[in-house]
Amino acid sequence: MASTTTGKIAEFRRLLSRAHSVLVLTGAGISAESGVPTFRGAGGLWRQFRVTDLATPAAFSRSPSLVWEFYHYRRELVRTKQPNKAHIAIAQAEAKFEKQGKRFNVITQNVDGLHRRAGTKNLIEMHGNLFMTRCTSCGFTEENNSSPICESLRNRGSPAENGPDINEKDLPCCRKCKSLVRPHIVWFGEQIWDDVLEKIEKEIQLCDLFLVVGTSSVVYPAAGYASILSQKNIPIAEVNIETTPSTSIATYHFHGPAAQLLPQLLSSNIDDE
Ligand code: BV8
Ligand code: ZN
Repeated sequence: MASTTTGKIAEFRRLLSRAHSVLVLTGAGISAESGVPTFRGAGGLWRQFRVTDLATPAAFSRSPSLVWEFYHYRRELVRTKQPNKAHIAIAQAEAKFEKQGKRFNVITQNVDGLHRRAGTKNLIEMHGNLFMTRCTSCGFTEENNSSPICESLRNRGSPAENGPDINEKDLPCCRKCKSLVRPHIVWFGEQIWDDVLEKIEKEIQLCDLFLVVGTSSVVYPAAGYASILSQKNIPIAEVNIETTPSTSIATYHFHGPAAQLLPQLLSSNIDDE
């Protein structure tokens, strides 16, 4: 098995050295080794809720206090984490490709901001970001790194216990119109923003090598990109600690943790052959 993997890594690296437009898609698994819980693993639960119960417009209108506690908890958690070797390998490969005048783009489903902190520039955060808010009434959208995001959420959000509901007027509010703000994040049942979809569409058109890392390939539309590219005979490499619906259509499946495999797959002594 190992020799096959080494052989396959070498094969992938030859493809990488010849590629002119690499597209990477990442999911929660790439941040697992930074200590950010994934969605479908054990970490997918907060109090007795699954993420898919809380990351919806219905949950927010039913209880903005509960949903804000959940997002406040994740903001404060992510703040204490660092990008890992997988994020860094991707950022270094991008810099290398840019120097060679070639294209290297990253689409992430993650909202944790770790790719940006690792130095990735050409980044599409297709589901938004934990540190962006959007006003529920005037739509004003801004980056907000305050900790806590508002006084009423200080020391709230612990996965262990429920506190009393926070009054809506004490939840994060818009700097412009004082209305309730929400995380600028795409929830289940919400459309991905048109400008983001257009950017993704363009990158899929131009892509000549696709690397999909740490995603269960369950959530659409991201889960559909591998099959679109496979129908165009674009080589696909998957990095995951399990098999997924993308595995059967991938050219390569590198089985193992991203922080260990990505440096081997992308390390900087990639030279033209
Ligand atoms: C849409 C932000 C069109 C939230 C997220 C009803 C109405 C409308 C649409 C739907 C509907 N029912 C279903 C849908 C479609 C829905 C969907 O796909 N649902 C799934 C559950 C079936 N999609 C949507 O709703 C999307 N919008 O379709 O709009 C539309 C809209 C309205 C009307 C008509 C049409 C919007 C989807 C976006 C949801 N928001 N994130 C937040 O984060 O708070 S998605 C959420 O799941 C996360 O962003 C996450 O990234 C994403 C996917 O999960 P993964 O990243 O894959 O993470 P997961 O834990 O699942 O897997 C981790 C993987 O890593 C595993 O494979 C594991 O093995 C691996 N791993 C672990 N450790 C490592 C590792 N790999 C390598 N190394 C390691 N160390
Ligand atoms: Zn407003």
